[in-house]
Amino acid sequence: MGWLFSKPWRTMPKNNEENLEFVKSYQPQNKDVKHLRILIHGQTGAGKSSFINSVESVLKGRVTNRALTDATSGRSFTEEYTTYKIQKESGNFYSFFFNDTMGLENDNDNGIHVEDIKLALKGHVKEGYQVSLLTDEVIKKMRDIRLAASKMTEIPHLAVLTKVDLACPKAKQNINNVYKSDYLKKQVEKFSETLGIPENCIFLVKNYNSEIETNDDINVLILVALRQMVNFGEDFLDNL
Ligand SMILES: Nc1nc2c(ncn2[C@@H]2O[C@H](COP(=O)(O)OP(=O)(O)O)[C@@H](O)[C@H]2O)c(=O)[nH]1
Ligand SMILES: [Mg+2]
Repeated sequence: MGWLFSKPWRTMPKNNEENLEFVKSYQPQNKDVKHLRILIHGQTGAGKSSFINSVESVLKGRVTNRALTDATSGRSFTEEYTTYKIQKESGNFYSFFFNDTMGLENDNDNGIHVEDIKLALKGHVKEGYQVSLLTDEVIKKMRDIRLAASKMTEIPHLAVLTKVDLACPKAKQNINNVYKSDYLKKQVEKFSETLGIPENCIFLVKNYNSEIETNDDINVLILVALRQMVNFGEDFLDNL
């Protein structure tokens, strides 16, 4: 499907050292704040839990599987709002936490309510809080959440498009083709238009779902996204 640009339409760093060093050593400048909280929301099966695992895998240099992923059914394994902290070798935690949420479903029985995500954005959701149910359509919900987030003192919002290997055969063939893919570029443009998120806030990622070892080519995609999440969080704290 599609074709490849001869040069990447988005430049990736030549190696991962600088980004890795950056996220590993990151601490909020604002001394009143101990950590950033990154809330992950999206459709069930989108790869949210896998993304958190993938970040942990990059940081630990080996594939981990702590945030439970669900390969067997459409239902979300993440039925609660759960905080993931990643431990450093020193025993301390990285200064960014992830909050994994249940998916935004369009049927009545599954999924997190948009209002619950709004509460989470305001910091009112306790960990292990059971989320309630919902109706509407997923895209509309994502849009609602985005609007709510931007109204709330400019909480930054990024989007991660996962499963690039399934979306684009050329990316599956060679993961270095991701940011050369015409098809994936179009997906980013489409997503940007639908959700009103700038293209440079949308990242393409392949999660560690089948690999048993980490590798630089997958790491680079995850690290570029993670670094920007941390940057945006830091900018947000600067403006408080
Ligand atoms: N091929 C591929 N599969 C993925 C990727 N990310 C997640 N998956 C698979 O998609 C399924 C759902 O992922 P999960 O993380 O549980 O989704 P969640 O419901 O959003 O938390 C699992 O079977 C994962 O192994 C990816 O980047 N590529
Ligand atoms: Mg999950």
